[in-house]
Amino acid sequence: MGQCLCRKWFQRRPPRLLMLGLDGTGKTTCFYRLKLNKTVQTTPTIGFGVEMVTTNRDGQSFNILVVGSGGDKLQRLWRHYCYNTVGIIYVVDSADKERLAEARELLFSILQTPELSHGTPVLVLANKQDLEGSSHLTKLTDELQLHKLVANPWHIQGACARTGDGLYKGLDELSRMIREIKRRR
Ligand SMILES: Nc1nc2c(ncn2[C@@H]2O[C@H](COP(=O)(O)OP(=O)(O)OP(=O)(O)O)[C@@H](O)[C@H]2O)c(=O)[nH]1
Ligand SMILES: [Mg+2]
Repeated sequence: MGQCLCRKWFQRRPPRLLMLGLDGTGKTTCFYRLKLNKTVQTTPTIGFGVEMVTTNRDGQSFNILVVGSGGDKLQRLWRHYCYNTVGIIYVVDSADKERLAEARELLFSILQTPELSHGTPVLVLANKQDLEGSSHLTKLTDELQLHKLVANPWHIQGACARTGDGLYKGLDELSRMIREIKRRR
């Protein structure tokens, strides 16, 4: 009975998008941009934390859960939020070339998580495109080996969380991929 009520409650909530990524990539900046439409000076999110903001794309509401990275072990805790998750927003620092391999490993490990529905669409938000020396999308696509993501529809979008450039465009594309999957099922 309790479980049944809980499920019904969840079903009435807008579907979830999980925002994840390595530390310092700009997740909290994205959160405030979406929530307040302004740039907020952030400090690193300490420990495991989840912040939620609701967005509406083309008549569909989504709850975006921004998951704080909070180090290695804590990164695994995000799995508990997979229920009702229909899309992943994976934030990458386009200017941090040294951590691209690490970013790739984290992305692939996230997508292999059993709690996440098979074939969940992924928006790779190539953030910090405003920084000099930031990598182009083609290079990021290669370095992150996105073409290996055969089970998951994906899209890479250049963005600047500080100004909001590309953020909504990326979300629209993610929303489109989610609709497409729903239509096919
Ligand atoms: N130039 C530039 N800086 C950005 C951008 N987005 C975020 N930053 C900066 O990058 C730093 C880290 O941003 P956060 O939003 O705190 O990153 P985070 O992913 O939440 O980091 P953790 O909480 O440590 O996981 C901050 O100094 C931001 O101001 C961007 O698009 N361009
Ligand atoms: Mg943060």
